[in-house]
Amino acid sequence: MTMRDIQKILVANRGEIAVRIIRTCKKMGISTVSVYSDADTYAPHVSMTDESVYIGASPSAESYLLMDRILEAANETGADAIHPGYGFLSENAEFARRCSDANIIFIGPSPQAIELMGDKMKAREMVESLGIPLPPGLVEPVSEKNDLEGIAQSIGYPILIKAAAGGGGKGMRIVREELELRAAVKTAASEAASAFGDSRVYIEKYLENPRHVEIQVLADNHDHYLHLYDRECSVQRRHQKVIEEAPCSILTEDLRTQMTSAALEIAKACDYTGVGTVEFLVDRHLNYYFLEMNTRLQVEHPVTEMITGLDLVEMQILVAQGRPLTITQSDIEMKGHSIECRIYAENPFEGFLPDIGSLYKHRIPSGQGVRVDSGIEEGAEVPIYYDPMISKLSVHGSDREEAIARMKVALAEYEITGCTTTIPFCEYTLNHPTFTSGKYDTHFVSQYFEKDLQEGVLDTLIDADSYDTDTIMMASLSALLSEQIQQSNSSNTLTEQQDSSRQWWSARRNS
Ligand code: MV4
Repeated sequence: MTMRDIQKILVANRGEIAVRIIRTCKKMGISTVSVYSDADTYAPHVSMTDESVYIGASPSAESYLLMDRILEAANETGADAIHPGYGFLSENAEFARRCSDANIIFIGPSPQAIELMGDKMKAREMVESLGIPLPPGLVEPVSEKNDLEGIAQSIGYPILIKAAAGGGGKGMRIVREELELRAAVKTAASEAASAFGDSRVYIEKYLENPRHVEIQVLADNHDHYLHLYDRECSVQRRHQKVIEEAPCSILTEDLRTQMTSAALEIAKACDYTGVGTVEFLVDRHLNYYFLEMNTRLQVEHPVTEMITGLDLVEMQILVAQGRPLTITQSDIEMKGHSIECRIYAENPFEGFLPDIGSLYKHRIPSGQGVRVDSGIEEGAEVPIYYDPMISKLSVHGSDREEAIARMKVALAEYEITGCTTTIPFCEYTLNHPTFTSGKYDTHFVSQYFEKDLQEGVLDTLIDADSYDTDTIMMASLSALLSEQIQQSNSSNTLTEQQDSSRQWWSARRNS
């Protein structure tokens, strides 16, 4: 591996993540080039950068997704590296390859690693060969010609049909009975074909009420593999995370050791470099199952930064320069607890539909242990062309209780007028007994928030000019009345589920 110091980085992204990356570049004395579309002419990532290049019209397909234009911009400005951020071209193996062909450092893993992990079926096959648990199911594509009924029967209903080229919940379909099976495979395959240009779908056992827990990994080109602990990301709607925390409050020390070891094994098996995330599902018996690996810097990386004190973008840049990591696993301490709330321009009371508008007023909270990553300025419009996230509000506390308390203060301090935001939803959640107890799963939003909304419990919140703490508390408490807290008499040892998963995989290997 050749070492090559980076002098200038082109940031191939926009919004808060572009701002976030530029900040670290400045800290490291690296100059920056921003690219921007029509809609972003006056965006913060353009005003704070050293140089900027206009790359096209507002729609992503005419600007931030144009590989040619972005590579051209890098050449014009003499940038020696490109940071893709998240989304857009960040997990595009072809783009990573074209960067290295143009002698530009792609700040991310190798094209091979991106490609392998981008094929969710190949990734499953690899992880299965390592003996790491994953949901029972196939590692090869299914078609209507297969003995679908037989396969589904052997896995056991409910099953889940997933697209090989999918990920992040895109193109998933739950099938609860044989009657729905064939039609579901057919539609899933044709949807996958039009969405990804790849019709391959596979079948997995559908795990009910799982928690979404992920492990942050970091690797250099010198065979050093480190983990930066875990994040809990179960508060989601439409497969989009809204609230994340680090660490995950239900992991035992033993389970954390198992899951971080599994994540590192997976990273090693694909010669991973840079930062990456291995996603797992954890069931109520604390069994864990590999889901997929994300080969990018994630939106929720601040919670990991807050508990480890590390700058993940700096780590990415150092590794991309070919430097060996100077920290070792024992240097990475897990300190306190961190929570992130994503503030979206969306109406939580109308199915989280994006709410177009402007940030007529945008007054962000501050104080000890409070961090706001924002890419939109007061007075600006929230562009309709991109993800409607306004900012990420993250807090750190000495423990989970303090982090929750700090987040409630910060959310109350946050003032946005001009558009509807997810702030009241976040306040609802932070006050909800199921959340504060730490015993929540991926169905939190539909099980509690959507249900309370339907039953009129949240009427006092809707259209309220401001949300005072008492109103939120009342709503969350009345939520408690209608709720049956599911008793999960869970044991932390090997359980029936894990046994049946193991049996399934060993039967497969023997046949
Ligand atoms: C699953 C699952 C249950 N069983 N796979 C969603 C995002 C993508 N990374 C994979 N996801 C899931 N895969 C199996 N075999 C549950 C999810 C899931 C989920 C499913 C329904 C509603 C909300 C969810 C939130 C997170 C994960």
